[in-house]
Amino acid sequence: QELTVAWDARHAVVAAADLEKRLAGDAVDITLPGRRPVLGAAHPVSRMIDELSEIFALLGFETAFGPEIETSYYNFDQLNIPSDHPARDVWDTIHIDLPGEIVLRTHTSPMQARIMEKSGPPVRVVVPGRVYRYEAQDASHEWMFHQLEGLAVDRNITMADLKGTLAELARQLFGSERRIRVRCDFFPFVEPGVDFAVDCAICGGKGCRVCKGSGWLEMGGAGMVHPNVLRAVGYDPDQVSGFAFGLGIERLVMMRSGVDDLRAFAANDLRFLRQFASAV
Ligand code: 2U9
Repeated sequence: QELTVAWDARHAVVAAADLEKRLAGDAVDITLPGRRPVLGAAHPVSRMIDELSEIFALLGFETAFGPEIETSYYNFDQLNIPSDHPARDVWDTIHIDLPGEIVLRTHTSPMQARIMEKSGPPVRVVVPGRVYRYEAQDASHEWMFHQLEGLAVDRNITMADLKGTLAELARQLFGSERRIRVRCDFFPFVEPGVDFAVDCAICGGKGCRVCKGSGWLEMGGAGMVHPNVLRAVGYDPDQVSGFAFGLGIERLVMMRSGVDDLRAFAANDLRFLRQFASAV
C-alpha cells in the first residue's frame, strides 16, 4: 500500500510535468501574422491563348485543340501542299518516322481540315497550340512555338469579313484606335494570301524604336481559303467560301510586353515567368 501511494504521487508529478512540456512545445502564437502560400500563375502563353479565345468567342468562333503528332496527309496534302511540291520545303518539318508519314505538326491547320471534314459548313473555329519546326534557334526562331489559326467558311464570306475580323482582333489586343495594314503574300492554302500588321501603339504609326521606324508591327498571315483546300474536305467552292489567318502567340506577347527573345518562353526561368503573374 505504501509503495502504491508513493508510486501514484510520483506518477502525478511526472505526468503533470510532461503535460506542461508538451503544451509549451505545441503552443500556437495566434498573434503571429500568417504565412502567405506561394501562388502559381498561368504561363504568359496560356494567358494569351485564353485572351484570344475570349476575343474570338465574341466574334462567333469556337476554340478547338488538335493533336501535335500528325499525318503528312493532314499537315500537307489536305492544305494544297502536295508531296512532290517544293512548297513543302518552306516548313522545315520534324519527321518522326522514316517513310515521312508521321510528322510533328508545322502549323495548327491540320486540325481545321479535320473539323471541316467532320462537320459541314458553316464553320467558325480558332485552333491554338504548339507547332514544331526543324530550325536553328535564335532570338526570333524556336523549334517549338505556339500558333493560333482561325477559319471561317460559309456562304458569301469575303475579304471584307477577313479584314473586319483582323481589325477587331488588333483593337481588342492593342487598343480601340488601332488600324491594320494588309499586303500581298503567298501561302499555298490561301488565294489571295496576305500578311497583316497593326499600326504601332507607341508612336501611333509615326515610327519609333519599337516598330523600328516603320510605324507597323507584323502580326501574321491570312487569306481566302484556296478552292483546292475546300474541295479536299468535300466542300463545294462554288457554294461556300472562307477566310483563314494565322499568328504566332509568343510574338503577340513579345509585342505587348516588350520581351525581345523568343527563347525566354520555353526556358522555364521563374525570374522571367514571375513578371507575368498578376499581383495577389
Ligand atoms: C485551313 C486553311 C487555311 C491559315 C493561315 C497563315 C496564313 C500564316 C503564319 C503566321 C505566323 C504562321 O505562326 S506563324 O509563323 N501563318 O501566315 N496561316 S493563312 O490558313 C489556313 C488554315 C486552315 C484549313
